[in-house]
Amino acid sequence: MKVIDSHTEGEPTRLIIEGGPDLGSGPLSERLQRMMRDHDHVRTFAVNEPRGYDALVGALLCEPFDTSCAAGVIFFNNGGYLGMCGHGTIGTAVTLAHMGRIGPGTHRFETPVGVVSVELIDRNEVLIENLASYRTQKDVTVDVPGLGPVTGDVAYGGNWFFLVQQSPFPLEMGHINALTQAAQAVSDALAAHGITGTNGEPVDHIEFFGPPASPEGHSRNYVLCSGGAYDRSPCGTGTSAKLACLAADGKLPPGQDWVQESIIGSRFIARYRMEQDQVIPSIRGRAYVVGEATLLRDPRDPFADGLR
Ligand code: PYC
Repeated sequence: MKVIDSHTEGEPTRLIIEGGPDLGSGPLSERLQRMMRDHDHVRTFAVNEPRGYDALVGALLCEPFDTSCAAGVIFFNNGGYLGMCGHGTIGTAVTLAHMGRIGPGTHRFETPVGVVSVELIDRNEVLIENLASYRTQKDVTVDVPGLGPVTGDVAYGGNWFFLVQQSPFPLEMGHINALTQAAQAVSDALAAHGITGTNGEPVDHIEFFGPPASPEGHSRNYVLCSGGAYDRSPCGTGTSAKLACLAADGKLPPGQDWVQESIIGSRFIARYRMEQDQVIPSIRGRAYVVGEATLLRDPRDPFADGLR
């Protein structure tokens, strides 16, 4: 399997460019179902140890079904599959530019949950326009063992998020273990209390917010991803969910920049436009290609498909 690795504002993406599974044709949502059912070992092979690590997000490059799209992408991580992935889309765009497959300008990428638009500003800077994002529940309070009552909003930005305004710990790397344990406890409490997205989908990403560390920032976040790793970037889909909440609360008008800092201090510049009462977020960030590799599978290896 041939892969190209990149990072987007610190968060890694591994794009599979050759040697992925044959998922047949049809919309990406159907091909995702086939991958989940018959080829999940490809996911664990590509992103789990010993070839990968917990923070790594995988992206399978596919032929798009929608012929107006430059590429199709299925995103996944150590825990399962992602609907959309903001940092992964930026990383994929920069990697496709590195390969000479796209040039500066606007392109469309197909994902299992819809089509996103991608503007390659230069070889490292990308602006994506995400799917419509929305809040479904405001000020939900859950009792979290070890933390007490925690209040947050449930919102969708391509994945489901629980957004907590008051982080239980300072948003600094010195508190990363406490933040991760607290976010995992919140995630478990949401599941235990049956708090879900629309159609019972799990709210499997948790965001804690606090004041920015830099004068240019509007907010800093910590994001727990569905596989249990924290996002090194400010999380594209999480920032989209944040914009949906700010718009619903009348705290950010359309077209105004929102600078979201991550826990490591990297940034996305976000804004939204309204289309038929829907919030359409755009996210700008930078990605860098860091490696090209061929991953090998030895059938005698007891962990040939990666550690599960
Ligand atoms: O940037 O949307 C994102 C994302 C989701 C999970 C990790 N990053």
